[in-house]
Amino acid sequence: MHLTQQLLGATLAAAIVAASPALAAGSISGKLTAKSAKFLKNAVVYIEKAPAGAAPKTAQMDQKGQVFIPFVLPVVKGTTVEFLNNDDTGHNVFSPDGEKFDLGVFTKDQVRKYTLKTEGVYTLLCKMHPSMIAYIISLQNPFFAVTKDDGSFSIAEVPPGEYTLAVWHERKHADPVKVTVPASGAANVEIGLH
Ligand SMILES: [Cu+2]
Repeated sequence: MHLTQQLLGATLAAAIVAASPALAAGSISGKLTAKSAKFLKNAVVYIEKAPAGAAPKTAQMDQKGQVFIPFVLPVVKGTTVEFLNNDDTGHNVFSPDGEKFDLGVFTKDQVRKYTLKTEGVYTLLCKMHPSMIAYIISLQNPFFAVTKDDGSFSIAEVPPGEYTLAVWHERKHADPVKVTVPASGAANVEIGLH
């Protein structure tokens, strides 16, 4: 190759890099399907493995009316979850999953914190109220969404690339699907629960 061709090639490559948006990102939109509509909400749709992205360092799990709120909380591993108590009664929070933790009993307006050390599902329970249950889904990256009542979801600001999209659901399963995220615009997927 002549030197001039090499130079031209290098110049072209530099021009292409310069023309690319600094933060090219697409999105993933879609919905779950299921035999019964009652299963469509509160599923977590997430990319199994992706480049690290910006994620909040903290998240909150409330307890109000003897219910954990939200029912399912997806976070990135390493996130510190602040557990609140907005009831007049004391609550306990413990998880038999992952490295296991027990935050003891705490009362109204107190906050207990726990930093999630591993990826995976942490079931949250309260020793004082057996009906209380919620889930923290500790993930590798911040590209996740919780499905709405109709099963729809949207994951924004995803770096372009090919990924595997997986679903966590309290009672149902879904086969992971491949998805190609464009540099801009949305990839659309439909995932069946079974
Ligand atoms: Cu409780």
